[in-house]
Amino acid sequence: MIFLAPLAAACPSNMSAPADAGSGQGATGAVASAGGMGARGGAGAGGSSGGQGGGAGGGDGGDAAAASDAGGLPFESLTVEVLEKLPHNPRAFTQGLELVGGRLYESTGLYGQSSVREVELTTGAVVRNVPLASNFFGEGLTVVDQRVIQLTWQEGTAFIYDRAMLTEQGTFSYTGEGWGLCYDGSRIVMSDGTGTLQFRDTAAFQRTGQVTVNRPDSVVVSRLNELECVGGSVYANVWMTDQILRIEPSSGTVTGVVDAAGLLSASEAARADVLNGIAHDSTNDTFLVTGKLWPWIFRVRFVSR
Ligand SMILES: [Ca+2]
Repeated sequence: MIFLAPLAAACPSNMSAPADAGSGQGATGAVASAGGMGARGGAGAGGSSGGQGGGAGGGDGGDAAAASDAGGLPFESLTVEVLEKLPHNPRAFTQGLELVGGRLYESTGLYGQSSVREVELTTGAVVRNVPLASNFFGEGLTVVDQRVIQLTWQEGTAFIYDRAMLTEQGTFSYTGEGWGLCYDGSRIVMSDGTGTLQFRDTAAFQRTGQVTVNRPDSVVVSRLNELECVGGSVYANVWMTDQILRIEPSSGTVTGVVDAAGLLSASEAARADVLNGIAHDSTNDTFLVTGKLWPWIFRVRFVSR
């Protein structure tokens, strides 16, 4: 989710730039306001948000955690096996990704550029595109039966669309920030930029519970972003890292840490923003992974390393 805006002009005036958006992110409350907007938004109109992105290996706090994973810790240490590269619109500031019934649904962010869309997986062609009003910043999305639900970042509004045509059907309201969303078949799981996952009902989007995500190695978890519910687990990528956590949602325990660094080439990463987007393909038990402004969606398997 969130920022790393490619255009300085996209920054709302009330967002001040932190001196160093790459640090101090552990304080979850600071994430949204610090945002990284100014620091990386200053990269200019080229769309590059700097080296924070995808394949270059991160360079933020997540790496220290990744490095410690190799030490026989009580969770699975995983990496990505790339099976296929599929085209992705490099102008899509991806905030949510989900594949249902062979149809790929994507949410994009930034004020004035946010949308919900259906995309043809094999070609990247946009089948349907519904822009959001310019005062809404699109965030995570999930499909609940015949509805698509899309969060917004700080607007407290979740949009409801019919799945077939992406026609808006109404809204839900919530408090706090909206980052990631997934549906496990009975309840909606939501991230808000902290290390906590919320649970919500599908009828009224009411909050029914929450869990604090914890790693057995005691590394503090925060900035949980795009989500994917798969087989009783919740996968979450961690903002500004190439890490994807596999979480047991009843306890919040991290059972696996995926290091997805290196998917993009150095030159691709220089033009892209962070990894953000996980969709599970149930037909072959693979995952689709992309990021903000990434030129590719990677079909991968998570494998032990
Ligand atoms: Ca997802």
